[in-house]
Amino acid sequence: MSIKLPFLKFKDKQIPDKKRIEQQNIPEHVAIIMDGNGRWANKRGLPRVAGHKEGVGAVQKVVRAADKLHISALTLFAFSTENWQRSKTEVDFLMRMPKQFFHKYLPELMERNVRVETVGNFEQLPDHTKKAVWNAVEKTKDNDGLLLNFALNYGGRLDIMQAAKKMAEDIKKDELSIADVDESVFGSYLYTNGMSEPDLLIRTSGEKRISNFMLWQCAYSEFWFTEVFWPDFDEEVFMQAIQAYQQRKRRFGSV
Ligand code: V0D
Repeated sequence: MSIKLPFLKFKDKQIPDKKRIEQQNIPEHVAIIMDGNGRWANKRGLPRVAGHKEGVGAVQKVVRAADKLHISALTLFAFSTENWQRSKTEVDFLMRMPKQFFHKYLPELMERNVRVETVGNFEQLPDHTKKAVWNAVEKTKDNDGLLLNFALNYGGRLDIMQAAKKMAEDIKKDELSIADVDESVFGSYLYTNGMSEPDLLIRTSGEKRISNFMLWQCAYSEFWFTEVFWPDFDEEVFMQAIQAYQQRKRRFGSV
């Protein structure tokens, strides 16, 4: 014996079919804090770096999924300004990741018309890392599909601070007047100059913090968290995040 729900019919009508969900309210810019590589490895009795290695595959999976949805920008937090505190072995290993990634996937990135960019303090990176990244940025610079943006040696406070310093220099040189400084001008001094702000920020591995990621740029972003470790992240989890985003936007839109 079931209870009659007078609004069920109406509610049913409000649930859109999957296809509609997938085509409407797609975030333009998705940012991801790729967390949990070390824990993924520990759980298997493997060294932390084994998790990082496995994580490269998840990067390409999310690139494919984002490309498929015609998302315009994907920002991945690959190395934070705090990550230098890790062991030398781990840091050295991480610094070889860009080359490994491009060795394996650059042809596919070209095929998919993906443009690679980075944000963060490039200067402090080892020469071999800079070379690998420069090469890929250069090779993909004329592509006009998905923007694949790696945050490398990035920190949100560093970003804001270096912007303030550069801006102060321009003011001192009389190239900018204080009266003209507004949010848009300030934003143009950030590493992300010219990029849209993330509509959706995803963090994997159960941590629910922003951890000095894009502090300025995430002012209005929707946050979505999952327990899934980064190496296990795939299209299915990505779609879950997109659907959660769309449902939030739908509710927002109906108010
Ligand atoms: C390890 C999980 C791709 C997170 C993904 C330098 C930690 C795999 C890159 C990459 C890392 C960076 C720049 C670039 C091209 C690729 C990467 C690092 C770590 C730290 F231009 N994966 N990846 N970079 N991991």
